[in-house]
Amino acid sequence: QGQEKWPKGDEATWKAGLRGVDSDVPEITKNIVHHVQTTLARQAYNIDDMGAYQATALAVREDLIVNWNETQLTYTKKSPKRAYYLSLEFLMGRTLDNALLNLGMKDKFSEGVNKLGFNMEDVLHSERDAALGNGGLGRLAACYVDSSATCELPVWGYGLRYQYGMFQQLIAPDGSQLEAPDPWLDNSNPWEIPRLDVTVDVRFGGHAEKLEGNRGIWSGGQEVLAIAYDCPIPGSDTKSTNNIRFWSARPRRGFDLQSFNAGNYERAVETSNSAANITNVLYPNDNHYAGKTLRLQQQYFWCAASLSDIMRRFKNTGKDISEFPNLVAIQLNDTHPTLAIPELMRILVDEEDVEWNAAWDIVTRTFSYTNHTVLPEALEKWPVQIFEQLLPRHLQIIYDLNWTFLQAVAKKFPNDVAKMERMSLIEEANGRQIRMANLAVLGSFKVNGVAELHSELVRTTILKDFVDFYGISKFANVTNGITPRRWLDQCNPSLSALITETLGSRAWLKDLYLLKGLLKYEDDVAFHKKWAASKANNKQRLAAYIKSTLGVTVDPRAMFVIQVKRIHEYKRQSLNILGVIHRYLTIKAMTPEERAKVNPRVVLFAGKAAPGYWMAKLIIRLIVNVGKVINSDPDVKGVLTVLFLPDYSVSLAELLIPASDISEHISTAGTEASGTSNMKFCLNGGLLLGTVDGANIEIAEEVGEDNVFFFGHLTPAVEELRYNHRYNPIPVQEKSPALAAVLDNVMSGCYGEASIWEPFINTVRQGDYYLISDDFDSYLNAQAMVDEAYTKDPKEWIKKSINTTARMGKFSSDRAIMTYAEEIWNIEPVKI
Ligand code: 6GP
Repeated sequence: QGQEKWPKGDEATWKAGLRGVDSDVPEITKNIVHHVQTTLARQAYNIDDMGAYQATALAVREDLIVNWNETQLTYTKKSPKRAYYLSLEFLMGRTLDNALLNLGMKDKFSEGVNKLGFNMEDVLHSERDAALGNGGLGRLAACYVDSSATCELPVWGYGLRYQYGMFQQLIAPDGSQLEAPDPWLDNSNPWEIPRLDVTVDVRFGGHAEKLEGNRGIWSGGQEVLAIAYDCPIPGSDTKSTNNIRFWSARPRRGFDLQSFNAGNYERAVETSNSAANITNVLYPNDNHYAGKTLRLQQQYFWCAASLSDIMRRFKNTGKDISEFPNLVAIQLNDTHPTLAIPELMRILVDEEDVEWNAAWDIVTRTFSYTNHTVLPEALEKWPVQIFEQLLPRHLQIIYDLNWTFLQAVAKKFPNDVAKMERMSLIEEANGRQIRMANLAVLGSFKVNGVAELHSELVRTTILKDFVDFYGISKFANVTNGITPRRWLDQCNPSLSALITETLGSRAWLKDLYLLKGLLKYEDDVAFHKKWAASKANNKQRLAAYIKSTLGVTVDPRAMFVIQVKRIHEYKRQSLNILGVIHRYLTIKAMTPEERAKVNPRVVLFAGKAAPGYWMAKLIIRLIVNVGKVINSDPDVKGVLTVLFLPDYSVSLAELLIPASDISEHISTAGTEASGTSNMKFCLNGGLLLGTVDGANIEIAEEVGEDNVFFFGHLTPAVEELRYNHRYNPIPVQEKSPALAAVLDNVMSGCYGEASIWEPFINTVRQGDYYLISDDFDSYLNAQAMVDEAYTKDPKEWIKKSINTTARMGKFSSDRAIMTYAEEIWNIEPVKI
């Protein structure tokens, strides 16, 4: 990128100033002290854990930057084809521990930090999570950048630098969720490099004029400045260090001078404020479209800045514009970045003077699109009216594309007006709206789902018309993956050490199929003992956290059952809590002798509800209140504990996942596209209780069906069940007396007034869209099998746990990212 001839001035002087990465402990401590003294302007006697964290992070950051620079220089010199991952969310979590492990410097830094009088664990915990994402989609993006660096692939991420990340969740005394802002940048962020010299002007509004040959001119309106912040992403055990470029919005001019001169000071300042607002806050919806104008502004701001940056880098290669798709692949992470398609058309046609059809050819060889959900409420559709105001030129381009497209559809399917209406980029009903998924499919050469079942549902339901039109080969599957560096090595040091000791090297961290080597020890008594000790240790660690945050004592010898994820009706935390109530009532009805034989359980929930998702918030409230009653009932003391852990985050996940005996992934069949926490739990030797949905299916294929606990109706049955709920409803009492008793119990007022829960209970009694009543008995049955397996033969349970971990090789995000690289992007690794 504008690489100058190097070096300027005296080469030896330059070289003498350069530093490498291989520091020894004395150098490390020297560097940390240097940052304490000068960067932080503090002194040895007034430095706390937070200060020690900041100074350590600054020292590590320097190593990352050295590798980052070398990586970028190599890319510039070799000019390979590159891929760009456009994602509105990157749910990174903490960075320090991960960076140290990937650099292979954790031991040395721990020793250094120790010498300075600090404990590495405390230092690591001083870091605040970077929570620039909601859930699965955002965390997947974070795993993928880790894997692309580790696999030495030339991939950059592009995102937005939100001032406020995911809100902080508080639980009110009555059990309700409260939201507090997350000003995560307040303590300054050592992991970003401000690039005040890398800026892009982004236009909004104004007017668009059409010229001949589909060309246009867009002028007027308001310009907003995008400023780049780079975040280095180190690969594991390689110099390869990739980048996420996050854009931040600034007003183009400090003030609107005209208004200022006209004496309208307030309006002038307002303009500048509204521009900076664009990157203020992450929208807190998961799997849900909300249709806010500011969100569309975010999307365009980010797409325009990223494409301009990509185009600038491409032009530096000196290649002809027709070569663009040979050097650039752009992955759309869901439909959020779909505007990049008309934006690239605009750049090519209006600015680069490329003929319309040639431009469309370039565009459709550049983009590919990943769908992350088939839920209708998540489908993005933007009102045409908002486009007219904000993006008039893009609206013209979309109309022109649609015109040609619909002609082709009409030709292929003559007289099928309904099909044309469904496939059009414009929905004519409900006011006119632009269908972003249709546009994403039109502009991409490959469309993929995120697990086998999901990709099949994409092909046969929401995008069926497009499969008929384009043929099947445009539609693929790439099953999601997770990075084993964060989700085993970092979060579960005791298990990681045991695996390394057993397999004789750390190679499994970059070739996860090597875990199969553990199967040799599936019956080895000594190995079992160590395996169980690691799990016990992780459960103790979690119990200590629960004690210190909630003041509740849980017994680490009990079975830990965990469900942690966004709160959503389709994910059915409701089914879990209703099952818990059933268990509670069952135990209450027992004699003390019978109770003594019950398998003790600690049931843990965590997850955030979108602030505007009323029903999800009600479900949290129910969980908290049921927990209060159960946890204070002496009849079930030591046998059943139910807790909702507030403020779920990546860091809390790192603590919870290694401690699970069983985790629940119990979405209504056909609703969870993949799920990725299911993979994390299984990789850490926790068994899975779930529905035949998403990636649960592929996990069972790998680990063996006898090592998972499946229940519930299958996807093909769902439609008919829902139809029957509407037109031939059977009362809950008949379908599942057990569930009916639980619902009556909730309505009896023992967890708070019936009127509070009534809206939720009604969704189960009437309509029951998520099939709680259809799956309830089967769910209870699966829970009984879990109890039996856990209590009957502990050896057998440990063997299942070992088998589960050992057979999770497929779910490394390295496999997933290499599939994208080879089968979609056509890019190759670059050695640094
Ligand atoms: C999620 C899906 O719900 C989840 O099943 C999947 O594992 C994850 O994406 C990664 O592919 N979808 C979202 O988070 C979302 O907002 C629009 O989709």
